[in-house]
Amino acid sequence: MIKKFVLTIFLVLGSYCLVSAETIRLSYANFPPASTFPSVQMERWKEAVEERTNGQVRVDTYPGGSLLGARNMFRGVIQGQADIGNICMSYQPGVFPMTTVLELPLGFTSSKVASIVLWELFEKYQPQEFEQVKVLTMFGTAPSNLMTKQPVRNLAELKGMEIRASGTASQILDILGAVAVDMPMSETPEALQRGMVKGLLSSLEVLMDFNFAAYTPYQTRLDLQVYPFAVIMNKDKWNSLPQDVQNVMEELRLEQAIWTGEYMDAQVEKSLEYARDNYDNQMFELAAEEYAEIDEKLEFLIEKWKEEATKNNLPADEILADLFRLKEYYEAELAVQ
Ligand code: 3IO
Repeated sequence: MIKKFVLTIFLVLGSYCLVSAETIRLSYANFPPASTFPSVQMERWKEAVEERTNGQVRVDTYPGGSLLGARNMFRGVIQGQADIGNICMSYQPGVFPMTTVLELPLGFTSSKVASIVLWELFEKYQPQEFEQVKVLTMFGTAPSNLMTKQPVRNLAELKGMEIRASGTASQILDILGAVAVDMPMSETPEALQRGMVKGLLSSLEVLMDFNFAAYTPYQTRLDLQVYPFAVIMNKDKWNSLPQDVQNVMEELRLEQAIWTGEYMDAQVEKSLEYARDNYDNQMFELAAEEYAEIDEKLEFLIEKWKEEATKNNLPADEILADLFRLKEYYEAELAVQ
């Protein structure tokens, strides 16, 4: 009897210790608020990982810059202040010479296609720019459009207007005659409210997710560049994970990119409806000649990217050729769905 009791205690305690010793806790930092797409995809990833590892892994999420902000995310993950972090490559010009190819005005029409193409290019070329971290997934936004306090119906109305953007998008604004003000998205609500900027250039789901519809009731259709993102993990932390956990995370990489792209594309549609219904927002189109003028003015950015990429030992022409081939392939596939 006593023997059996002791044995039971031993088994209960033993299995308890075993379980708790095996529970791996990971911190995941994100810079924008919980309501925005980078943080929504973070929660989806957390749930998928916790479920598929049968609770062996627990992910503690920190949205809204509560653990690391936009400006120190990359360094913070490399140094291990967070195990996982979400970065926007546009926020550190020059640091990501390959994946910022997405920032060129190449005519992406959806976040889903941009995300798959970005992921496949990364997989194929394994660029040095991510050597210090383990990449868990990547995604790109829907193409960027202008959201402004005053109407921009033509390029003349854009002239001299302070507009918030990041990375190549800022260069694009300057080329088009606006005055680019560079800052991460997470600093944009305050800049808009204080009148430091008169608008922004980004994907349109922010009209709803940040309620920018209340501040920038005018939109101008430009369908410009895409903002590229990566979810990265501290390399030592990655190497410390058991093989089965690594497998779950590796199997999630493309799936998560597609999930995020689909989520964002749907969110853009909802956002436009929300802005119309609640704030009577208006979307302008430019005249055909002005679209042609924009294409012409921005063309040299591709050459400029190639030069930079070549300096960084990247096969620039091959990357661009792959990008166009993949983009066409997935756009055709998406169209028949
Ligand atoms: C973005 C960043 C954080 C939250 C929502 C967002 N929607 C689009 C972006 C892209 C971006 O990083 C930017 O700076 O426009």
